[in-house]
Amino acid sequence: MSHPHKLAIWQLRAQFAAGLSAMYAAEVPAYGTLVQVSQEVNRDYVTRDPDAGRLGSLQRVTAERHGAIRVGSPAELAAVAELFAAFGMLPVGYYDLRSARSPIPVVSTAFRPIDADELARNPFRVFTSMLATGDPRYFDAGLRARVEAFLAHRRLFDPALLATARTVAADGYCDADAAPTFGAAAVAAFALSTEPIDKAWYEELSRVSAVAADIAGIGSTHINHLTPRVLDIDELYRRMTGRGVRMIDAIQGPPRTDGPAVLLRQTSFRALAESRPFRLPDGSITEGTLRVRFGEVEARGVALTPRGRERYDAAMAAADPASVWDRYFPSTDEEMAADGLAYYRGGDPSAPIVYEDFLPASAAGIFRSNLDRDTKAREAADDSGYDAHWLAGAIGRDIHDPYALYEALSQEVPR
Ligand code: OOG
Ligand code: NI
Repeated sequence: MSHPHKLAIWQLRAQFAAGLSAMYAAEVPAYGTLVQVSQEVNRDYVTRDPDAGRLGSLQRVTAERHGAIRVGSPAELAAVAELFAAFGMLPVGYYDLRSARSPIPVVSTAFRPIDADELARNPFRVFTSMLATGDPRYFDAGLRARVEAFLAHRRLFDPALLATARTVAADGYCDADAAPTFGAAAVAAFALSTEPIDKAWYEELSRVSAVAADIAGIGSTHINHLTPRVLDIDELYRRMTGRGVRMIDAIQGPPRTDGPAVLLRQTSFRALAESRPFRLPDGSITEGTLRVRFGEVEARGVALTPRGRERYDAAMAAADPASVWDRYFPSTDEEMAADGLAYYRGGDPSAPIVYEDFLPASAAGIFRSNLDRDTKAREAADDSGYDAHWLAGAIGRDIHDPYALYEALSQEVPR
């Protein structure tokens, strides 16, 4: 692996994440500010708290990002899976955002590394959503057919890129000579396209759902946000607000508490509109704007067991979760471990296992807060058959169960 002519998968993944980050900072300037403020918050936190590394080294946290993309069909999701496999990113978890309080017409998974070493080296993950064209509440038969025809005619990735990805995944490394070209092509596949957008089609889809337009109204996919990780999200929120960046009203996920941080807390802001060409019915081109991208930041805590997750869901059902939190969760890692509420390496309360996944309610909230209006649903029975099993079959890959992964990590002895 230290062979000079070979790049390990994790190195390739780290370069991919860094490449996307550089591209996104150039495209969305507020993201650059967010990364800078996050790094300041993390540095300050580490000087203040001697235990700051308990949920990951500063090195890991500084490089840590997640991104999000949206695709239109099982075939496109399968292609994404093929590409990401070259970076050691495998599908984990199933999220059905159609059942959120403010439903979003997608089903999702997250591509990420799964082994402890790989996560420690670079945990880059991409939340990946697929348009629910098979759900008649959002798409009647006519529109569904037209969306599917549109999607069948576009190509998200160059076949040569996917061929290289297959080779890299099979070999378990990348030739150092080939890595820069491969990495750059993978990054470029997620740039916001400058191709003219069919205005009438985009607007027709927008009337159903802004997400449908973002996914199937254009000829390619794009990173719609990249998220750095912070060790103190409340402080980050204050500093960004102080710089005049208007954040969404709340931090999503668990409240701030005195006890161990659990799961995932996130907040976001809307990016500015980006100017893009639109094609009118008469074939002429006009400048318009797209406001589809945003910035997000997150803080991660310990992964909860199914029992802990039940408690979490119960606490979050309260009008003010912070005020009832201590009825559901103890205030120390020792008690969390003893009560079987959270995962610890080798059961050692000083070695919490960080939550590597997402939360459906937060994800739907993040989606919703960056859209101008709700999705329009019709009265119809959902006969789409979408579930985790369906999705795995549709892309021809296992979708890993996050709990099984945490359980396996908890059996490992801490180092
Ligand atoms: C994905 C939103 C979900 C998160 O952090 O929960 C997400 C999207 O907007 O496509 O990224
Ligand atoms: Ni996100």
